[in-house]
Amino acid sequence: MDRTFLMIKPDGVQRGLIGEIISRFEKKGLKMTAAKFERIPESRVMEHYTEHVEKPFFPGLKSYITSGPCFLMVWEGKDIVSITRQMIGATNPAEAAPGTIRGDFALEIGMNVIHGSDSNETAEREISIHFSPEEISEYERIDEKFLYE
Ligand code: IDP
Ligand code: MG
Repeated sequence: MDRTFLMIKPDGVQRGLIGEIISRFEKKGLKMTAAKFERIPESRVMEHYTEHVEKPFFPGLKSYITSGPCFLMVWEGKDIVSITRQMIGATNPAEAAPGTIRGDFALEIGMNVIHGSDSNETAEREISIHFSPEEISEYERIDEKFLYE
């Protein structure tokens, strides 16, 4: 089964959106297999955003992500990377469609509420940065036979 790494950023936590966001993924039929509430150390933020460390916005991004606790998760489901990226919406909330998380709950690119991996390879890389294998729980949801043909 496909996996992804999803993270509610400090603005989403502070604004009380954890429950609302998890609820959307749960209702879709996706399965959470790991979660933790954590203020991420700078070194792991650098590793996570390695493709962006040289960008002009990186100092702001780093202080935003380390400004408070995040809610980090691993989720599982068929085609989960593309499904969750669509549910999250465009990087810039001003361009994110209504009905998406960023389209419904955010206004600016520097405060866009949630992170989601952008490919299966990125997902595996990000999961291994933030979670050890023992922190991930494999199980069956009782509704799986009505979610998958
Ligand atoms: P993504 O989160 O939709 O995958 P990326 O391009 O990978 O978008 O950028 C990672 C994160 O960096 C964004 O979610 C956003 O928080 C931040 N970011 C990206 N571009 C900008 C920018 O131009 N200004 C401020 N922050 C940015
Ligand atoms: Mg990205």
